[in-house]
Amino acid sequence: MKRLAALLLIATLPLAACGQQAEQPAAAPEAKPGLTLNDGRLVLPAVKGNPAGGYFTLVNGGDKAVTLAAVTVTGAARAEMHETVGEAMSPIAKLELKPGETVEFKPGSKHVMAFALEPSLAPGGTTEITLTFEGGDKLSAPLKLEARGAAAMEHMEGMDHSEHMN
Ligand SMILES: [Cu+2]
Repeated sequence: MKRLAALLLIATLPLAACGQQAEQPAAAPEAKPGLTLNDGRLVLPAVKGNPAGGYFTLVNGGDKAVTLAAVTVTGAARAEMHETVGEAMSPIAKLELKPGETVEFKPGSKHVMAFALEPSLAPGGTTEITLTFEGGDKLSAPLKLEARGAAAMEHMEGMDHSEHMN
């Protein structure tokens, strides 16, 4: 009896190993409990080659402060956090959210700037934003792709992003 069981086990091993490998997630970002990103949208530039603006609402519903350290946008070679103050704009290196705090990324305020966009990013589609927090936690959420509207145009027109282009 014991011998038969052992043989059966050996026979099923390669199958089990295959199944396991297939189910292994390919470095899926671990979502931090209590953190949510809502109303994500990426406003595409009117002129090809210009950066896109990323906007969303980030809620820290957890009981610990978190520090947002980096952003990436699928389909953009590079993404940065910026803050517009008056006419000027400066990069945000890190952004702390206290427990229960909500931060809005919106035109004329904090925003994400996405550079070197792939042509596949078109209005009506979606892409993904991934936020990386200090300590390595990540949060991914969809961004709706939008054409630049009149209101956004007015806001962006006065900005010079050339200093951010490498
Ligand atoms: Cu900017």
